[in-house]
Amino acid sequence: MGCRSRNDTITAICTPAGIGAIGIIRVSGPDSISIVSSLFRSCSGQNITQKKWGMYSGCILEETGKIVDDVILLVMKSPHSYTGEDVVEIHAHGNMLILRSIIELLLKKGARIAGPGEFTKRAFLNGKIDLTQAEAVLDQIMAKTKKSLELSRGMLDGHLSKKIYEYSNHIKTILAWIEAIIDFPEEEIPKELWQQSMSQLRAILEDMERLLATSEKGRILREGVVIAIVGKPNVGKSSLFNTLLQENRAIVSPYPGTTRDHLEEYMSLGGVPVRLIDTAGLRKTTEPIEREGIERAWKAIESSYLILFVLDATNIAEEDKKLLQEIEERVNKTIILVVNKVDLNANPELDDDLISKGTITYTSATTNKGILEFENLIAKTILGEQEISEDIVLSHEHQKNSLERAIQCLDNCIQFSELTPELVAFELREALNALGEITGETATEDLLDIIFSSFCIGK
Ligand SMILES: Nc1nc2c(ncn2[C@@H]2O[C@H](COP(=O)(O)OP(=O)(O)OP(=O)(O)O)[C@@H](O)[C@H]2O)c(=O)[nH]1
Ligand SMILES: [Mg+2]
Repeated sequence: MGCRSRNDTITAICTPAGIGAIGIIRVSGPDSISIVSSLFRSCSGQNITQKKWGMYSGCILEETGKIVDDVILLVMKSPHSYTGEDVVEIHAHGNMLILRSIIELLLKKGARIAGPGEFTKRAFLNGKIDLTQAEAVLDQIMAKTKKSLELSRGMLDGHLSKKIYEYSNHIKTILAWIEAIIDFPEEEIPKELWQQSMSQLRAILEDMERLLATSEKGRILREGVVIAIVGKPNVGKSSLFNTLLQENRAIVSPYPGTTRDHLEEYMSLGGVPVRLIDTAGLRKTTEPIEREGIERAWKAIESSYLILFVLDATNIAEEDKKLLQEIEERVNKTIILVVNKVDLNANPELDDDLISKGTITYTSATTNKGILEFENLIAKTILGEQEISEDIVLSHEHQKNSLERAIQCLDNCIQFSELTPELVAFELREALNALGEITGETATEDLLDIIFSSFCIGK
């Protein structure tokens, strides 16, 4: 995308490809109203260029006068639109052939196809929203669970940027004082005032560290995690997979080695978006298809965030320990030991060696005993004990990196008490710069391109 030029007019289909009752095309830029006006015939003969805001029904015509489709137009003049520019939304019938024909006509009249996220990028560049809000727009669209949706809603409402502006304003006040000291070097620096400023910086730093601590949970809630169900054959992995999904998805049978190719499904566990993988039972085998399945199971183990290691309560054996040992040797992942089939044996014996390998939970995929506790344990293991109740969470990697840099700068000021006022001022300016990358004020064109290129076209 790379261009900051906002003098041209962009267009894109905003609704998903496929069949729908309506399909929406957005046009934004200085010529949007005149371009659409030249293709549009209003039912009532109204001119769409007149009013600041309006809704018009009519049709889009080819140059020959042939009707392409009946449409409704939403016209929003700058700055009262999503992008802050003149915007026209064309609501046509949701057929891609119709929508593409309209796009072709718009291109002929001088519009160009928008890049990924370009409408939102323009909204940001025109000061309608800051960078955290622009990113929240994408998060809103992509959110897979209610919890992730709540978090992105908070960010869209500006909660994160408000917090960052609070930090910046605080730092700016201290910086102004330090700059005054630099301007009048002959005056002696009052010791208490200096200490007061440093303790204010310490308070900001501690608050920043609390915010930074939310970044892992924020990332998990936004991106989700991979969870692999593994263990010996026949212990009930596929049965637990089906129970968690509440769907008869995987084949279950009394014959060991039932699952070959691994299966995966998306679900929400305690508000966390999860990709759950059922794998082939791990054992030594010469059978080529089963061996391939076991290879894939190991790949699932490697790519997972959390491993659910299933044991059969009626048959806990040395083999389970050996497998756990092998998993530990190959990967360093959190493991939950799921002792399944407790309906057949309510008091299975576990030796200390096994107990030490992970948190233990007891289930029956047949009677559903312990399933709720099992689900809660998974959520707690991923998110930690504390529920995320606060709506201010860092969820993007670059936000985390910038905040870490700002923290480092403040830490330098506090740690090195012998720093000259000039060096403290330098660190504070660096901290402000890093914080500005989160809200977008100091974000470079490269960073903006990376952020907006992950958007879909039309947003
Ligand atoms: N009684 C009882 N039987 C269970 C339970 N969970 C699974 N089973 C039975 O155990 C057998 C194996 O279950 P699966 O879910 O296919 O086991 P698996 O671990 O996926 O087996 P593989 O795919 O062969 O590795 C089936 O007959 C299930 O009905 C349980 O909690 N209680
Ligand atoms: Mg199975």
